[in-house]
Amino acid sequence: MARSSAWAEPFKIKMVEPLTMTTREQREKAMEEAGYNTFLLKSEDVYIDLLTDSGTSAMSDRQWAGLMLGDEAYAGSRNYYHLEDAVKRYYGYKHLVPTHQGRGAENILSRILIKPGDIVPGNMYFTTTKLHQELAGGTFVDIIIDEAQDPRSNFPFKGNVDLAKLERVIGEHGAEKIPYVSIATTVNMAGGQPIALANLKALRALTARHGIRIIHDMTRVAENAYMIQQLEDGQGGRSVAEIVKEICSLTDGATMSAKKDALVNIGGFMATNEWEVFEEARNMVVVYEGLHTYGGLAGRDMEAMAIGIEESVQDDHIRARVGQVFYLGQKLIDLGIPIVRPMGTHGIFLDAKAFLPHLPQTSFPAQALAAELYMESGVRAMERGIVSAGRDKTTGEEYRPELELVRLTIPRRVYTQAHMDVVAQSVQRVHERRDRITGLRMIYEPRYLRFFQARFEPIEPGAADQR
Ligand code: P61
Repeated sequence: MARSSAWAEPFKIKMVEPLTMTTREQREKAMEEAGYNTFLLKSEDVYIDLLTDSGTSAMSDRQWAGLMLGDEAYAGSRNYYHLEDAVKRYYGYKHLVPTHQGRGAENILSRILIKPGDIVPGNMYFTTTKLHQELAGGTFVDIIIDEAQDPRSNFPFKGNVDLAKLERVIGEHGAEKIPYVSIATTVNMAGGQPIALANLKALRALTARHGIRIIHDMTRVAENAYMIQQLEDGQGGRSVAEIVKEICSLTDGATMSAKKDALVNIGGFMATNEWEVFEEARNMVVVYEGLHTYGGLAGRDMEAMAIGIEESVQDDHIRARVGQVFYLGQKLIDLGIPIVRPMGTHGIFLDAKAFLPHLPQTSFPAQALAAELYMESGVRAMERGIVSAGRDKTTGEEYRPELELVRLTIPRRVYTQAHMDVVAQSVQRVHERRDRITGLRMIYEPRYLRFFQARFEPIEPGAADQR
């Protein structure tokens, strides 16, 4: 049971951006032109945009004011030092290297820590994180608990690591082949699921025995901390800020996409407690991002990030943020729509296998469902299934992930409860005519992160390849 129920937004709205409504005919045309891939739609053809919570949140008046305080010096910008202070104060990491966004940090960190042939265990893959691990010569191994693969399991901490799985990986490959364990708070691909503090502590103890680092993908750490506060024994009396800091203290370094939790439209960083890793990262950032005091960002971006970090760990903010997501989730549950349980903190994930049981995974049910939802109402969602999982880097075989999901991702501080009602109604309408939805065929497949730019065409009803 959640400890707090009231979640009214702790802000009022000062500026609005009009939305565009379209007709069904216009949307069908737009979807066809986009190759049935919601990433390829033009934003002006979208009504309610739940593609992602990345870079799509609304900044506060303090953040906008911060933009005006940008110190656009090439070197040593005052905003860099503000950001460094915020990272130390709220997350506790010693050294900071700003980057243009999360994957910039992943690139640098993977190149520094991973050698060809290394193994990187983690609590489920994330697309960009795993790709950078592979490009550096590593192999990702999933050590998340089995419950994470089951959309119906109500286990509250599906982001937990299965320590026995990790022990087996260490036994098989040896600790010297494992540069770090990669831990995400929360786990995006599992449906926005948190890891428990107790599990992270046990992981810390185990990795310490073997001299293995923990690297923290802290993209949604405040949301994870909120779930710990709400659900974990003994944590209810603590603030989200305290829990965030403790999570970080159990790890050795981090990569951050500040476009999520930290409430900015662009930005990220790499942080570490190790001086040698920091030195190497400062060497590398100048090759790939920019000088070590701006890392591809403008001074104003760093200022907005420093302020956003502080806002992101406030209890009233995070309660309202997650409260809104759960509001949508509960509506869908009440309508009998199959969603991943428990509800995620940054979005609600439709279980496309259960929604469209007549479609085989080879006809891309989640991709097809996201396309249908857009054509129904102009709500844009994202596929998180077989298309996102891509191919095995050595065999070239397509992965067949257990989870075949459509993510309805909620930007922070952007939409209202009425928008959530419209979304729920749109999903319901698609659900009512689900039997008539046919799958898709992929007609263009890019080499890296194929889901972003792949193109599809509908399989005609009754066609032979509806295997
Ligand atoms: C998202 F379809 N996430 O959820 P960057 N770690 C984690 C993320 O969620 C994340 C990054 C690292 C996005 C954007 C996105 O397959 C996709 O700042 C837990 O985006 O470089 C990003 O951070 C990378 C969407 C990324 C995707 C990859 O919508």
